[in-house]
Amino acid sequence: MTGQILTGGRPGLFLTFEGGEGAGKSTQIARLAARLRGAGRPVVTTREPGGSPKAEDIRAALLAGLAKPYGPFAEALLFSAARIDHLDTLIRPALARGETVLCDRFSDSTRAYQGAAGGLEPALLASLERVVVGPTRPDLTLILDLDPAMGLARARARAAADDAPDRFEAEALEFHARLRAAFLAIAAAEPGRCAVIDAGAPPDAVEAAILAAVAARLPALRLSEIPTHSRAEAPHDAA
Ligand code: T5A
Repeated sequence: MTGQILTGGRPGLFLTFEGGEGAGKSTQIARLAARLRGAGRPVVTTREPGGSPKAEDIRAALLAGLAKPYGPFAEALLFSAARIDHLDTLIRPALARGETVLCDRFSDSTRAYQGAAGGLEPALLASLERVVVGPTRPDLTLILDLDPAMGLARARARAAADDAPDRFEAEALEFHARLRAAFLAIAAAEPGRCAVIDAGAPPDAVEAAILAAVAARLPALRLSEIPTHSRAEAPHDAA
């Protein structure tokens, strides 16, 4: 299928998964990737912040809270610096090869976390996004929508007992409620790109909703032609 899809002027397809903490993005990316790979489709799974060695270094600093004292604009610049390297070294080359890229968070997370929840002006972030992302916008963004208390509880249940919450998990519930509203507002503003998925359902039901959305929005991926097969919980390739 390499070179055959040509959506958005590039051979590959770019899908992003967004939502609050513990919404199930990694779980569902692994399931979709396994389904596509099982049918012999070339897939890259990746994440933000991170996804390339330099961006992973920036991720470690951001999630440790090292940039927090400098404020949300400094954090947005660091997320952007990581994104530039990730786009240049992993995402754009994979799309140019005709691969399907599944990315756990992308620029909508900057809009929601540093913008709506962090207080940065949308116009400022839109300018930054234009410079950083340019034409490499997602073909489809799946917004996993979940009550933030439930998402944080999932994330904490998964963490080891002695793991402290990271920089953003540690924010108050009110911050996470603003995030949820921000993601829903992005979906409402860009319905052609975004599909909202009820992430409060059991994993199989969430997967079914995602498969339906992907099949409907990206017919070029020919997802409905792929038979159901056993799943693998694959970690992010580049993480
Ligand atoms: N950030 C990121 C910014 O502030 N600005 C930016 O520009 C960017 C790109 C990244 C942090 O950086 C911030 C946002 C984040 O705070 P992270 O560790 O990558 O940090 O955080 P998350 O992306 O939120 O990752 P999580 O792993 O916490 O969430 P996921 O991937 O959404 O959830 P997942 O799949 O790992 O599932 C969590 C737990 O729930 C279970 C899973 O088994 C797992 O135990 N689960 C379910 N349980 C019940 N029902 C379901 N349907 C379930 N689905 C999964």
